[in-house]
Amino acid sequence: MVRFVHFGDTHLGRRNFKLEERERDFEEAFKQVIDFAIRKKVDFVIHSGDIFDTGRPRYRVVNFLVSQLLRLKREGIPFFTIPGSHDVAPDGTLLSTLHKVGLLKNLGEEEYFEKRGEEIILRGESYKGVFIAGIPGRRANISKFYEKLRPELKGDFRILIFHHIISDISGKFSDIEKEVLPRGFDYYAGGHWHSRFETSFNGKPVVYPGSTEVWDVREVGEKGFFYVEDGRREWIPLKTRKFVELVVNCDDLTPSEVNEKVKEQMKPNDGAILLIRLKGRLKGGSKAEINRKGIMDAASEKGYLYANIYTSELLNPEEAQVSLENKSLQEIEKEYLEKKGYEGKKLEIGMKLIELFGKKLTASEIEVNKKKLFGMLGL
Ligand SMILES: [Mn+2]
Repeated sequence: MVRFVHFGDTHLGRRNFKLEERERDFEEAFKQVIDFAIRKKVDFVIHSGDIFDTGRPRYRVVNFLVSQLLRLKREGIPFFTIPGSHDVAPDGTLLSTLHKVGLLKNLGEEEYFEKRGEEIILRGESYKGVFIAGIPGRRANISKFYEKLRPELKGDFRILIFHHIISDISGKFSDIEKEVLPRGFDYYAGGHWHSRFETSFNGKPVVYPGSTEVWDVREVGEKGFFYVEDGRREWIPLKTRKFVELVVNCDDLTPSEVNEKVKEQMKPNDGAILLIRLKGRLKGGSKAEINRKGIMDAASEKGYLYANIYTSELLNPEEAQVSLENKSLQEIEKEYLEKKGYEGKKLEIGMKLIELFGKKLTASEIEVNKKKLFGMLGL
């Protein structure tokens, strides 16, 4: 009876809103999975890529991971993984180092791939009668790469770890068609998609646990991982930071009235992140006069860890209603950049730059945008 845990996209080192607490949150989620694996005494752990948020994680992030891998090692529980798109730097991945010192098995190492003419023999590891192979989250010609793979299938249960989005999930973001997956596996452990997704291929499960914490506010939702016992799969939810959305209609309000209304509608909380979306059209003054610091201080007093205020749906008194056209233009720009191969952070930066080009900005808006861009660039 084989028992294992499958998680992924842990993005250690990630912060939202530059909050140190958020970095701890990502670690806490990772630790919960390791705690579970040890408590359940599983045979092994599978991670489907993006252990780290960047290819050059800071030392304290590396130290955290190493201490968790050591906990597993002491219990005799191996950790199988592949490098996700975020784990790779221009000159390689830290996972190779961790593989060499025996803290994990990086199934994306070259030793697991052998070119034989046009074909690539895909080797893996055999452990307790289970065959585990992996495909690193590389991008270039990825479908062709999949088609060339000839897995060296062994054992009575076979697992493939991969880090690409199949078209069943999203046509827009897909990397591969499900049909290019190599046949003969009993469990396809997917990564890269940050929400839970489950389907099948040839009658075998193709599953994505999603990220273990909220990488971006657009993916707020339940986070968790899979526990598999004798082929039976169970979803285990994680305790993660709560996000609360507050939508405030600001029609016919002045900026100072907006402040009062937001504070009124803010319910007390215990540590959540508050996302405030201001909507409608102001009666007087302008968006720039809204006292953001006042709102953020109020949120802090009510017990929130942080409040982020979105004003893109808020109109100044004389501003033309352009939302529909404006939105579709943004979508066109986004699609264009995606077609050119931009994704993730690069896409975000590209969108931001397009947004700022030719715009008349006040000194404080320039400062805010400068900070945002520097944050995106990691400066
Ligand atoms: Mn990811």
